[in-house]
Amino acid sequence: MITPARIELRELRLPLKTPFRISSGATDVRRVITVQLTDGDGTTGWAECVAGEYPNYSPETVDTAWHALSAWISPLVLDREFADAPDAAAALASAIRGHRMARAAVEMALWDVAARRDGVPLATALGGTGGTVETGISLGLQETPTLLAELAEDAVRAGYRRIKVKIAPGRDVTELAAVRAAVGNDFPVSADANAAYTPEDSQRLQELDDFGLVMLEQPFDSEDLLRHAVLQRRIRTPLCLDESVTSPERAADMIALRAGRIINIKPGRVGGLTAARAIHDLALEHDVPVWCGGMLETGIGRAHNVALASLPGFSLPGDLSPSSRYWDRDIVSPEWTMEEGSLSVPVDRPGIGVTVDLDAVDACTVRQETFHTQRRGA
Ligand code: OSB
Ligand code: MG
Repeated sequence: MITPARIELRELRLPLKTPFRISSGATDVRRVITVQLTDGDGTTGWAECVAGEYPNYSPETVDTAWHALSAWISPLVLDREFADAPDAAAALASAIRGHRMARAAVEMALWDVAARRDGVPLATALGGTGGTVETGISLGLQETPTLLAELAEDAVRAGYRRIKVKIAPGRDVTELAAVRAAVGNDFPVSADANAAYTPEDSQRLQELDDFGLVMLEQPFDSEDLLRHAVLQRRIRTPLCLDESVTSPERAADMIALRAGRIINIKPGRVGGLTAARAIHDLALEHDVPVWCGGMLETGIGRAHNVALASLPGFSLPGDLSPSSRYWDRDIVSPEWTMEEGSLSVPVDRPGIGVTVDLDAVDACTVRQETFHTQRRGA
């Protein structure tokens, strides 16, 4: 049983080393919500919410997530007893439509609580393994193709196993040609459009076949499953869906419609680790490769993602950059480091496997709210 007794929400402001730009907008300071959830027995777990500052990736934002967490999710969780984290995920899903990133933050904290209480690493609790997970880099839109090519070369030199390039209409062919010239034809390169294209751009997207990309991620709107299916019939490059896959059901739709051949799994986008694992299981059953995406997480979110990425179906490198790619100082210890293009899955201690550095967290906290159970005797 898990009986959540206390939930502490914080909003942190963490400046990125360099601004990160996708087709629909840029981030320079991450506003990150953290959840610290304490069970009635005193066990504490951590998670972070991946909602962005502005609703350009998903309808959710830091402010909608904060509202959902404080007004609905925390009160709901604090009034219940759960067999385990999946039980809590089901309760949250049946009571609250949407708000998946907000729900995921509490659900993932509950996974950490349960793993710590059971004395097992989170990776083990999820059915994963130790060892290492391969890392790819996600390169945001740059001022010039030359600068992008330089960053791509740096990434290869640093050991990353795959380079993902953000693209947008009119910022695609020249950019990918520059990257190919810099890293050669054999290095794994993918492109991520973050839904910036429409079916009228299909001819242009077909031209991207020439770059031998390992995948083209989310060219069309998140709700355009059928249009992705039509495009996939026209192009050789495997489509990977990110924004479109908001649940295991949507993943099943993608597979049935052949709207894509690869899935980017982000636990925050789908309501938590329970749904993320279900998508993984489904994909494995259908021979659909998956990889773990990123949302400019701190070391807390990275820990959850690394544990998830240790499941056997994660056969492609994830957006699992080490702490130093984004932060001058991460808020966990040890920080995440990359060796030979991989991160180690922590299996030497229970839960997420890193310690949250409370001094570092305090130093960047801009709001904080704590909720306690109403249960009598608790
Ligand atoms: O589409 O994967 C995406 C960052 C913000 C919003 C959407 C995306 C991204 C990334 C970052 O690509 C990947 C990372 O965290 O390293
Ligand atoms: Mg993406």
